[in-house]
Amino acid sequence: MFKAEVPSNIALVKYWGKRDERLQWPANDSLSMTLDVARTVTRARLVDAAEHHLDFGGEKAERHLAYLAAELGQTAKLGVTSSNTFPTACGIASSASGLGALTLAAVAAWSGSATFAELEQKGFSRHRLALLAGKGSGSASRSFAGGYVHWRAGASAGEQDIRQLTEERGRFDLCDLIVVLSAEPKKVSSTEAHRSAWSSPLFAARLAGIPERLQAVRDAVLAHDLERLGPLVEAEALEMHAVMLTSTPKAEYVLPETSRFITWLRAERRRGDAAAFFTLDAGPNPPVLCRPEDADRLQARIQREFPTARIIRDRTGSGPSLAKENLT
Ligand code: 2P0
Repeated sequence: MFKAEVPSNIALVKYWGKRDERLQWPANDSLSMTLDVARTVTRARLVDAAEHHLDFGGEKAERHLAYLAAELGQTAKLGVTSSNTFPTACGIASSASGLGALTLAAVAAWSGSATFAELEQKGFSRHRLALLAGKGSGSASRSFAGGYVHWRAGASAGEQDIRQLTEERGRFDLCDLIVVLSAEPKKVSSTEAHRSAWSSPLFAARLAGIPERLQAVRDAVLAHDLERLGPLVEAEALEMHAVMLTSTPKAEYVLPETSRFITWLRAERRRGDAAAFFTLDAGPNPPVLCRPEDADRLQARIQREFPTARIIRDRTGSGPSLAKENLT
């Protein structure tokens, strides 16, 4: 039995829109922070059966396993079980960790690899695993390293590159407080919304501005400068939502409560009380980035102002892990 644990990640520069959906080639570079607590744990083993057996639903997972088998020429069937360490529909990208863990567990089981070193020897570098996972869900490709990860779109789908930012100056540890304002499942899937991004009149301008913003975000991360990073991350999240709202069909993810939260957080900041900055994914629940030493106080303040919100605390993580377990 091979046990893969893959964390989710939060994008600081977003992946939004695809140049080629079949090839999962993104419209732009993105850059994310790997999370720690929010993970998917997936176990896989070879089984004598006519079909794969997954204990979790999801057409995306079924399709991805079929893709991996075909791509890697594997005919052995797998028994797969999976669980998340976080509630679904809470605003944490479960497809990033889920498709990532499925990829890692399946490749480990097929190749009989219990460690990343063994996988590498068999031709499965982390980079290759990240690209394979990205075929299932684009954001999963950024979950194969810890710290901060830059996914370069490249000049063609085959030239995509996924790399950890250097950590030679020590890791920039941040807290991520995910403020769950609504746990309603989203009405428009992100795969559908990616597709309509091109119809937004704002999209071309967004793509033109990405290289400059990406460079600035990269520099701020490498300088461990939250005050410089925060405004860039907020502008990026709002820009992505402006594209979503002006696409046809539109994808409207923010709620009135999300806007109230943003206004409140900015007022707190103006008072000088919190070095804390929001981002948003394809949903209404803002993740808030702050320094670890400020997290307790900030969480208490958010909870007081938004008493019905559930707050999930995460932080910068170290990336995936793999182990072999004996069947009992
Ligand atoms: C991201 N998101 O960069 C962006 C920001 C959501 C908002 O990637 O179609 O589930 O499976 O490749 O990865 C969500 O999209 O889309 C996403 P698919 P995915 O994290």
